[in-house]
Amino acid sequence: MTGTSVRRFVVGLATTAIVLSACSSSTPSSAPASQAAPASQAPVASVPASVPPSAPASQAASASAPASQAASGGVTAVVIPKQINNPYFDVAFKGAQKAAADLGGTVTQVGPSAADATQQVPFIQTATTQGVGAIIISADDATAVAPALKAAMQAGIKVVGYDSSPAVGAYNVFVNQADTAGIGKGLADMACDLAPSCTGEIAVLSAAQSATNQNAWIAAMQTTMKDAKYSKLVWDGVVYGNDDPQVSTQQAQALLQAHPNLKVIVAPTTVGIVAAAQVVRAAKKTGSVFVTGLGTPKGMVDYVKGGESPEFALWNVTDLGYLAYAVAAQLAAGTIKGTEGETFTVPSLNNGQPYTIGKDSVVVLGPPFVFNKDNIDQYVASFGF
Ligand code: RAM
Repeated sequence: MTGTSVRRFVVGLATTAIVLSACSSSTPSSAPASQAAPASQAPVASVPASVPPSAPASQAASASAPASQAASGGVTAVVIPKQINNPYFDVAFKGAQKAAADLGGTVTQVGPSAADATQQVPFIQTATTQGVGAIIISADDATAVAPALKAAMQAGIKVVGYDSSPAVGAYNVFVNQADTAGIGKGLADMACDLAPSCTGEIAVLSAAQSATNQNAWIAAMQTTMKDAKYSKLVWDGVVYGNDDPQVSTQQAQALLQAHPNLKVIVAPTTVGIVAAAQVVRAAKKTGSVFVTGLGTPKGMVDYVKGGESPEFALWNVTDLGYLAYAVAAQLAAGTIKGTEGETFTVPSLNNGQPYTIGKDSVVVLGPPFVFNKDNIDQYVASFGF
């Protein structure tokens, strides 16, 4: 089953590469030692979420980055994740820090403690006032953050979206972790794999209702499921756990209660997938309700081995943060403008091969990885998250 689903996921991504060895500098066989650090050692946000907008979001920020800094390849950047307190974003930040160290720049992470776009805005405004070189942001809501990001761009700051896109026009480049349609197809295929004979009720446990990335993946999943192959899967709908462990747990419990014949919970969020697997185990539904979606190897290894989640997927989150910073640095240095068709290289990623900026100024990191009992230990060791 798992080998088949890996191939299907790759087909969905419209690539002939073998996903488990493609495109990343950090496959199990080649992962640098620095990526083996456990997620718990990942740097925490340097400024707590409660810091008011007027507080220094980045001690490293300066009013204007000297030209020599841009020439050397680095930039003074602020990373604003959907929320701090989500290990996923600490892993991405770790990648950004590595890139800043490699390129000779600086990076700081600030953001709200809940996945709430209105709470992201003051952090954007503070970074703008401080005149940082670049803002790197995962948007909780594409449009809510757009005016503040546009103001930052007008002030000469480079804006890079990563993970969850701001509205088009409110960033210079969006670094997408993987092809959106491919992720949607992969989610549909994993649900199909896990539902007996690809038949029965499935439900989605998402993150925030406004999250650009989850909404795009769910839409792509539904598009895929129009194919006759998925016609026996019954869509029970989407619930939202807000990337909050407690809310996600409550929503997963409610799904089990509302749908006694539920076969699969698809959680395209690293927080939701763990909560759903825990709930299935606690409810003693292991083997009758399966959980899949997007999760970290470390967070899910116990549930892969326990049978609650035989397969799920994710990309290399460290590489995502690294690429986002590298793109910000190249924008600041003027070596790219964010225009469709431009190419650039990041020596430690994509086997040194060029990335191409696509439509809507989107750059794709590469195909995601599918994890199962045969490979999960390798990924826990090599990814370190
Ligand atoms: C959560 C966040 C993030 C998403 C991952 C898969 O950590 O919602 O945006 O990319 O899950």
